[in-house]
Amino acid sequence: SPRVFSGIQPTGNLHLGNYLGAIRKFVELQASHDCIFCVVDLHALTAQLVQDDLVSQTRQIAAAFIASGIDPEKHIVFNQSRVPGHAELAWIFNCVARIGWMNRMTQFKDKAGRDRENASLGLLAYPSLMAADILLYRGTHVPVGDDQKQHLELARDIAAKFNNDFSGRIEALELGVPMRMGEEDVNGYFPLTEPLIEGPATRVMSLKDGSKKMSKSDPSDLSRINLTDDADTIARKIRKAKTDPLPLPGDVEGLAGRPEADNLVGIYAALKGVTKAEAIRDQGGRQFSEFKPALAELAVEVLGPVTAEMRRIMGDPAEIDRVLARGGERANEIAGTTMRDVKRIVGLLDD
Ligand code: AQP
Repeated sequence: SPRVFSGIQPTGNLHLGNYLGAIRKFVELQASHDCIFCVVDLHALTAQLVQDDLVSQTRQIAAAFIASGIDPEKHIVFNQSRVPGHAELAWIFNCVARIGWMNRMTQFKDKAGRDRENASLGLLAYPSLMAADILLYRGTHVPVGDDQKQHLELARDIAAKFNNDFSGRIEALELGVPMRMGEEDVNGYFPLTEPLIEGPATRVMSLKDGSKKMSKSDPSDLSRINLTDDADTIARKIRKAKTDPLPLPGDVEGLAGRPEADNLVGIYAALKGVTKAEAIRDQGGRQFSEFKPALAELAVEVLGPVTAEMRRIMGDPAEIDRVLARGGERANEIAGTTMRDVKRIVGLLDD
């Protein structure tokens, strides 16, 4: 049966890209799917090992989930490091995946920079842990921003190779489920996960540079809208956002070759819950001096209540910890079953 899994790293302030590209989608999917949402704290160690505020950042992401409307009673919300299966399955996947696959990942190349030999092994193996996160729950659908597409393809490659390498044992242990792999109908253990990357804001760009994605690690705070920004800050950042001198086009095709205008219209559309074409029908032809205040007002209207609710939830860290602990127990039950199966399939001695 379909199951949604997705995660967010506790590596700094959440921004509008994380919200529109991921969290908002999580909220929508709750109505139709069983969902597991994870604060992936083990992933955060790949970028920087020693972090004093990992605990508070972890609570902040959990608070953002709940404040945005995720229901931790109906669905599962927890932090990754509580469930040992993530690291265990990642190890198995490290032995399934090939070094060449990891070396090709654009995120690794970007984050490792020029001194690749000196990047952590964890940073290289990041996609293997991500595949484990999803497949530990045999997740079938993963809502993410566009930047994660390549990692999800790799998760499919890992699942396919595992299913293929162990097809005989999966068959003999009767642990397979019928699935389509390429041209063939096979009995596999892990599903081939589908990315859910849809809508007008799958890649929110920097407010200062329409060719760079909005990101937590951009040194300029003016490049992003943080979920913790107040109304005045949001309005100021939008007012200062880079644009070209032309008014908004009359149709959506007119956004081609205008990355900054395209980005702001995409943000407007996503906040309003409409398509870019509908947003242009509404705002087309206006000057940025008119459009920007309308966008700022909309952003404050949508984000304001989330920010306020996040603050309220952050006021009771013990309650957040209880939610994460309960979620962890529920996640661990599913994960435990998968790990027992996987150990049998791989041929490890277990009870
Ligand atoms: N700019 C973005 N537009 C749309 N979606 C985005 N996501 C991230 N940036 C954008 C999505 O947010 C989810 C959480 O991602 P993550 O925890 O892996 O964080 P990240 O991608 O490391 O976030 P940043 O801000 O981009 O951090 P740095 O600066 O470290 O690279 C994912 O679903 C992601 O697609």
